[in-house]
Amino acid sequence: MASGYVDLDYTPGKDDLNCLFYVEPAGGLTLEKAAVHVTAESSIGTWTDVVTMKDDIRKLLQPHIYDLDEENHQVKIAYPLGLFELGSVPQLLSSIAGNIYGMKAVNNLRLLDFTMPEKYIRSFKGPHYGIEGVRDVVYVKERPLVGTIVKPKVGLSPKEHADVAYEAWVGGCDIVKDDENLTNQSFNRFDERVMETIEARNKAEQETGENKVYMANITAESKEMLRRMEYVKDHGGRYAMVDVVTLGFSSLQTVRDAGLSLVLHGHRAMHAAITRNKQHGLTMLALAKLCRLVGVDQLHIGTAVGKMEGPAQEVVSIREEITYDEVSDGVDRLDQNWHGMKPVFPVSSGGLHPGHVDRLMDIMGHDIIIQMGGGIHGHPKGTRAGATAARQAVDAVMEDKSLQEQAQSHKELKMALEKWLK
Ligand code: RUB
Ligand code: CA
Repeated sequence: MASGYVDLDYTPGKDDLNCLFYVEPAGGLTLEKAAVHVTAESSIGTWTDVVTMKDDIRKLLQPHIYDLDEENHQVKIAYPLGLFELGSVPQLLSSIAGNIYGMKAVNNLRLLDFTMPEKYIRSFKGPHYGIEGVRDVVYVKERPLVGTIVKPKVGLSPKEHADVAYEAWVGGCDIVKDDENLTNQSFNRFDERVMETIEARNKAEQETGENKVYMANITAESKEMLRRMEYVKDHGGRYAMVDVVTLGFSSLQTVRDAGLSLVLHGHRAMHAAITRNKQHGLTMLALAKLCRLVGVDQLHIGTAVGKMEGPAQEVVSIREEITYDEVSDGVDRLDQNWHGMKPVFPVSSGGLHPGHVDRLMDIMGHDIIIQMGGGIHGHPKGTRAGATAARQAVDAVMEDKSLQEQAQSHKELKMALEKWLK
């Protein structure tokens, strides 16, 4: 195979899409050889020279390997924009995260990060609301938003579901969401659940004077998702939740582009099948970038302190990437400028309880949505008290008080800490 791919003097230009890969060569190949295979297969090449290849194709579309880091097995490749279809995540993934994972030339391969040229970014819509827009909907300006996932995750009837939601809202939650695997099962039909739960939301709003959010999980086949979105909208809902990985990026684009102005919440169920192995697949950082590009308004990114895998440094780097306009180069990172695309509201969820809130806010700051399922419905006094305890914990940190200090005068928090911090 001809290898004009390596050019360590090359400086990526403004129309290059740059990728950072971890490459573990197989069968005694050098890093450079393995990198050439990856570069060719992800762009214009194949395993051998082909007589149909022309110089003008090479000139226009050939990528450049511009960095080979032997020590860390890392490779940087600059791909010309012409290789990609504007506005299509599936086509992007079929190129830079496609065949290359199955090649015999690599034992393992991981897409660590990528950056996109301005023209490519502008071919997507990005979040409709972003952090500010979501804060306007909920009318909470400074503090983290507090949410819960109705538990048990599946099994409740629509009426029971709505009752649990009501308790959580009245107790102090801003947000109540469906769980990732609750959609439209026989025990809990989507339409009925939405009707009942939005009715409960309206009641809770009237009683508390606060804006309350219900995030109905619309995840389904694409046309049915659109129907569910319309149904939510027609019944006074403002939010839709989707399982971004299981439904796929094409469907996600369809939902984002539906123009129904619902806030879009992204649950990442199944992401770990492709992100968890540190030597293979792609990083959650890369997935999160795609979600921002397409335009979810909120995205699960991990907690660093709860039940799900994901070290603090990684979770923080994902938060930075989806929140800020410019992210500077760091270890295992590339520069990205989002050219004003709105930021995504990061969501921390998974094994959290009120006793985590101080450490969590220390790591994640205030622009964060904190969700507790078990950590609310597992409160000794039930859902309402659990929601109250969660809000008390957030209020304590906002007022610069320790959780223990706050617990002295707030019995719900006291009981939560006694249960989960002992
Ligand atoms: C959390 C929960 C979510 C997880 C998923 O419930 O139901 O599905 O947040 O994990 P609980 P992640 O609070 O009872 O653990 O957010 O890391 O993708
Ligand atoms: Ca869940």
